[in-house]
Amino acid sequence: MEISSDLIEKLKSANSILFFTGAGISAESGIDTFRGKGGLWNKMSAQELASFDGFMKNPNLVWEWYQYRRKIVRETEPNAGHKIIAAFEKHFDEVTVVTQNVDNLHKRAGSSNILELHGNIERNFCMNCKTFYGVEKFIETEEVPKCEKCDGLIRPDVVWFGEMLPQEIFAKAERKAADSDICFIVGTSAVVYPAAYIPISAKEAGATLVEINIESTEITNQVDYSIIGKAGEILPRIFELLSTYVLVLHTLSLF
Ligand code: BJW
Ligand code: ZN
Repeated sequence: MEISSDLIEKLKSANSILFFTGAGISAESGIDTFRGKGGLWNKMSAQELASFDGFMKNPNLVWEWYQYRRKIVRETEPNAGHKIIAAFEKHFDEVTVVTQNVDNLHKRAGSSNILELHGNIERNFCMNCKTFYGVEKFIETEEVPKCEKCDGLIRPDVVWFGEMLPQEIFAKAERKAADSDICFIVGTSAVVYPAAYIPISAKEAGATLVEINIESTEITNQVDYSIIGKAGEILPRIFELLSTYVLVLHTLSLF
């Protein structure tokens, strides 16, 4: 794992950091990614399980799949990658996490500024009257529940293919990207749009792009630094290099 000293220098003078994350950051917690080796979309149909039409065709199947994934998420913990991203808040004025993940692990790891582009698996809402329901209410419910106010179908609050992303959150993510000095792209194949525009917006506004992934991706040829390796190993190493510098500064200021 090669982390250039040049990158650490850039980090030292940065104020605003943006992390754009995907399923790969949660892989080391034991949550499957969507694409690549062992990816969910290799064995399951995205059309059937992650689209409005798929849900309307077989709501119980889709509900069952989300209940299964919720159980997995509940049984997992944030890993070193999520925790170090949260710890970056100690060193920088502004740290924003723009995540495509729905697993809530950034929040559980302690990050404060999280923009969820594809929703959150821990929420549901009624498709008819838009009443929101927490995940706890239906924890043991095997068949798709109905709204207690209007009898409408209840669905997970996630963004399926062909659906709009939450517009205010996406607009805020674009603003934060444009304001960032350094944008880390962590554990995403960067093929799903419009989410994948976020690092592009950052670059267009002058940010340095740093990719951390176990393999190269669609965006690798556009980044300034590509670090091949696991997020849960690379991020702590970067943080360690940075913290050593901060410690030296602090020690010097004592004299
Ligand atoms: C590690 C690691 C470790 C592993 N350390 N790394 C053609 C061109 C452009 C766009 C389109 C197109 N055809 C259709 C579209 C649009 C479509 C799209 O982008 N499709 C592409 C796939 C082709 N987009 C949409 O439909 C979006 N909506 C939209 O466009 O609306 C338009 C509209 C306009 C007006 C009116 C109405 C609509 C919506 C996209 C929603 C995506 N939803 C999902 C499911 C969410 C819910 C759920 O979880 O169930 O979001 S799909 C899935 O993909 C999920 C993810 O957030 C998203 C991105 O995946 P991610 O995170 O990148 O994961 P992977 O698996 O792809 O990659 C993991 C990476 O980690 C890999 O690179 C590994 O190497 C790496 N890794 N272990 C570091 N330890
Ligand atoms: Zn309702």
